[in-house]
Amino acid sequence: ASHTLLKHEGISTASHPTKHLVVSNGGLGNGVSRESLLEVLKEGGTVESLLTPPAKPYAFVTYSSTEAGQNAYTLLNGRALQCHDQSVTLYFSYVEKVDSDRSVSCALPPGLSVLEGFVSPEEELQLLQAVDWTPHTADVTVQKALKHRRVKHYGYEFRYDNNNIDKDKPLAGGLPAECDALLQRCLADGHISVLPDQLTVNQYQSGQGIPPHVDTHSAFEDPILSLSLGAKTVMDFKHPDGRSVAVVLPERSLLVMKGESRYLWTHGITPRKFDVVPVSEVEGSGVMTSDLSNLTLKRRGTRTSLTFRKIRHIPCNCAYPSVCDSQLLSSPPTVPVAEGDACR
Ligand code: AKG
Repeated sequence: ASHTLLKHEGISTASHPTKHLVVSNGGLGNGVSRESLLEVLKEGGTVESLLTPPAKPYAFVTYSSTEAGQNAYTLLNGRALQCHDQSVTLYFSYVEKVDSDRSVSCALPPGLSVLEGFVSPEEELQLLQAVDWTPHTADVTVQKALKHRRVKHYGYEFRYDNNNIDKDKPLAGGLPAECDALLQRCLADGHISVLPDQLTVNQYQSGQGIPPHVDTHSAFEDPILSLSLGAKTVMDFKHPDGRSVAVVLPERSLLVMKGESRYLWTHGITPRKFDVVPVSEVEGSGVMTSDLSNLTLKRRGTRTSLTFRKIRHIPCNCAYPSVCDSQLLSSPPTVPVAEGDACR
């Protein structure tokens, strides 16, 4: 286990007892909640701090003394822990210190904002009811059950085979009238300067997600809006240089992806049943806290998102030519520019 920790995670373990231990298999990324881990850890002695890095299969615990650390090791190493619907075996190793730099990035990608409470609970209900999932024969909307979620398109169909839209084939009916008020608010508040003409509704059951992608530059203008309804989720943003930011999207919040966050960073939702969220939940939106002692798991509910986009009619000339299909011409892009579902 020590070898694996060093090789894959850069964690060097100590061969002598200390007050700090790394708990392999005891991490949020392994489906272990902070609360259940803490309950077990307390059997070993007084816990000074517990760090639960997001998406990692391990946690770090610091006891009040080396004796307590040693006691915990003897008592708890190899302990089976039942968490949600699985059993995991906890393995402990001593470490010299807990590196508090093992944190997630705190800054939102440039151009990204999350507007909490953008719609009221009443509007949320109305919008959810406006989406009629019964199959239609008329071609006013297009809906599909994808491998990872179900989708419905208004205004124009988004084609997952070429990650684009047929600009000369608008769907009859346009966007649902129930969206008018919130779109007018977006205009009035300056989040958009023209009304969107394409809407994709995604519905994710717990455990479903969407692969990381950049919305095709040549297909849509800037910005892109996404309204979260029914349940919160965590959306992962990734920069081509490897930086990664996990952003909590609470129910009824509006995500505005503009500029760099729209053109350069991929966005996606990892399919999982639980999300790593701040313990208190009061933080609500924004970037996952860098305080790793304050994260836990929360079961995902069914989330319906409304993604509003404006069709682009002239080639994109953004400031990110390396990922811009309009500017790349025939050479392939260096990051996924797709909805990510083309090969499903
Ligand atoms: C898409 O449909 O391309 C999305 O990225 C959906 C995002 C969301 O669910 O908020």
